[in-house]
Amino acid sequence: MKVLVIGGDGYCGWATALYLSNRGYDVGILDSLVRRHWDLELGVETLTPISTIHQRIQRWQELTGKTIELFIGDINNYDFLQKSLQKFQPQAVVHFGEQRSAPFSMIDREHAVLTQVNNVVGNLNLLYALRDDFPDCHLVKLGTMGEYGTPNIDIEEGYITIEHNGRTDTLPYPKQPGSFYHLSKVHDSHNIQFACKVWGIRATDLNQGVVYGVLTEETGMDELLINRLDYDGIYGTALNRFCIQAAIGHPLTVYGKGGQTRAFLDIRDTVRCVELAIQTPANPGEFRVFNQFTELFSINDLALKVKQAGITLGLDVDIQMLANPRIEAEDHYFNPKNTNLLNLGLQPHFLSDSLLDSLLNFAIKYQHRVDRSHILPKVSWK
Ligand code: NAD
Ligand code: USQ
Repeated sequence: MKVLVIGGDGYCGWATALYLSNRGYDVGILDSLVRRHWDLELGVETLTPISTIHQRIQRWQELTGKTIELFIGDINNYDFLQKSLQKFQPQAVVHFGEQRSAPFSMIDREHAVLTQVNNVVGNLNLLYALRDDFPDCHLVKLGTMGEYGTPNIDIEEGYITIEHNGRTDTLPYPKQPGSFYHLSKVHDSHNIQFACKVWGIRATDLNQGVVYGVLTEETGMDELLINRLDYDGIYGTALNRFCIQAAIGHPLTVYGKGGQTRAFLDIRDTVRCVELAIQTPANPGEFRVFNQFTELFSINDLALKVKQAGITLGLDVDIQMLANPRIEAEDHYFNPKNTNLLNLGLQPHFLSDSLLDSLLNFAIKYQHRVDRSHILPKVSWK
């Protein structure tokens, strides 16, 4: 099967492209490389030294004999997008190619607008390109668990059946996102659902939790294939940041009370979930939603786990409660369902098995690359 991975130079996309290529899919990568540009603008860098996309793909070919076709350009440029799709002829498109940081989207008006234009327009262009030239191609779109927010009832997978004034209907699950980034994902979901309804497009929205870990079988094969590991206050996610903080002896930065609970998954499960979605495509006109995560943790749970793991490595780890730069519930109910992917055969990896090998050991190995000036949060929601 021919699979185009949009955003294939990024964290999830790179691991997914190699995983699918290794399993015999004919993979193309489309990426504007804008994430590398944003890193340069912000003055931040992944902890792990990543090579250029050309070096990465060349090394992959040398090691495995498998080729990956590369399309460098922006999906906001419709002409480029259309021509790339026509050249590659995908049967499935996996769309990771968005601005994915909540703090980035909250820096100021420009960054909020940039995030929403980049994400919403890019996704809408893709929907039109599929309608016009590839109506049977399956769109696998990366959404986020943060679209739901933290409601005081159980979170279903995309839809909820509601009885109201004696009548019953199954409706899209209510969305209460917590940043202009998370809002862009909600707008995408609505656009995709509408396109499925009116044009008969087949789509799967993967509402993914926070992804952690550096290692997949493929990215671990060679130093030139290494994946990124962000730790700065804009692109670093809590767990990755805590591991790097532990490695350099910085207190772990828990925001607010630390009762914020989120859904998590290992990068090795991200790549498998995408494959499961591709193997059993949505029907024409179907807008399918999967909640893509394996475990739930509060931020306090994470900090304690990293502290505990640090102790086994002889690290002295402190936990520091910082004033929360975000506006979010710090103590709340959170019970999302995740049965769809498990029913398709997902066999989860668990954090307890990955924390050392896929995170702390990398944090320790590359600690000399840490820029301490990027550890504390600088972006406020207010
Ligand atoms: P990333 O920033 O590492 O990768 C995104 C890639 O998309 C980058 O290489 C970037 O250059 C490319 N890109 C962005 N806009 C583009 C455009 N207009 N045209 C072409 N390429 C473009 O992000 P990631 O962590 O790999 O996340 C990938 C996707 O998964 C995002 O949509 C994100 O919202 C979603 N997601 C990520 C996580 C996570 O924890 N990392 C969790 C849930 C959902
Ligand atoms: N947090 C801390 N300390 C830190 C960093 C974050 O306590 O040093 C807290 C935040 O306040 C928040 C929680 O950790 O309550 C999660 O923040 P995060 O930065 O780890 O993750 P988030 O902003 O939610 O975004 C990440 C990805 C995004 C993806 C999302 C999945 O960057 O692309 O969509 O996870 S989810 O959280 O399920 O929406």
